[in-house]
Amino acid sequence: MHFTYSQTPFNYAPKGFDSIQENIPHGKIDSIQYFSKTVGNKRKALIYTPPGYSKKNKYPVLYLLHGIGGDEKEWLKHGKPQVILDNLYAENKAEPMIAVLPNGRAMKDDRAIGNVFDSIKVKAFATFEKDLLNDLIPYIESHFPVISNRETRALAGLSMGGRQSLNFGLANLDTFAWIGGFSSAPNTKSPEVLVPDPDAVKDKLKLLWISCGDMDRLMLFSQRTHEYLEKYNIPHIYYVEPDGKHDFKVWKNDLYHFSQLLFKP
Ligand code: FER
Repeated sequence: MHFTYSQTPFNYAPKGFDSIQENIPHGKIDSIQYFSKTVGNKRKALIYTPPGYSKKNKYPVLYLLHGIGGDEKEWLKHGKPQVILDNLYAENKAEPMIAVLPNGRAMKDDRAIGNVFDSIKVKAFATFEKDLLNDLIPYIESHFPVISNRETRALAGLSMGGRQSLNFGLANLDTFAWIGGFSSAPNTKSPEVLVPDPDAVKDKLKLLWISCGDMDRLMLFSQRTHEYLEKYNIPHIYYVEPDGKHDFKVWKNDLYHFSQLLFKP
């Protein structure tokens, strides 16, 4: 891995990065349903295919995860990943990829209703590790033209989804080589548990991205991860957003920068 920055080399994304442009090619959003052996029923996800998408090509895949109060539509409603990616493609700034927006609350009723902090619902975010690895990824890889190996899979998410990305990604480096935790939640494993063997991860990671807004009360959980990674010389990007809160202004910018790094040699 060639990213070794421990402090931000980035500025906030340029004006208009998240505005729809009519005169450029657009990708497409579809809704899919896959059977989850983990949960025992069909589950929904959204999928963004890039402009010029063709079954004759093969694509890498970004799995992009939502927060504790969201569902598979959260990124689409508030983060506009399709607009951000369309705009990057128009400038040739990102590798063509498929983005999958799953529902990370792996339980029968996975809607974001009632008390989203309820322990049964929070537990379902941990159960999603099995759903992702054993149900969703196999579905995507058997229904879409994707390249199936660790170097063509990325896992990133915001807050609760950042916690999932770090916890699942770092425990499954045979499945994911590109990992991003945006404003990761308090139940992110402690760094010693996330990365018990620093040397074992160095060769496997293509990108490990840790970011948070400096005004976010969850900042500590990203900071402690960064400090541990730095101490053990594990290459990563640590991006602290000035005046950044716990919101989509931060996460859209994270996606803007993170996605440009993905799947590049
Ligand atoms: C918590 C605070 C925040 C927590 C989760 C979150 C499970 C997640 C926030 C989000 O996803 O936006 O104490 O514990």
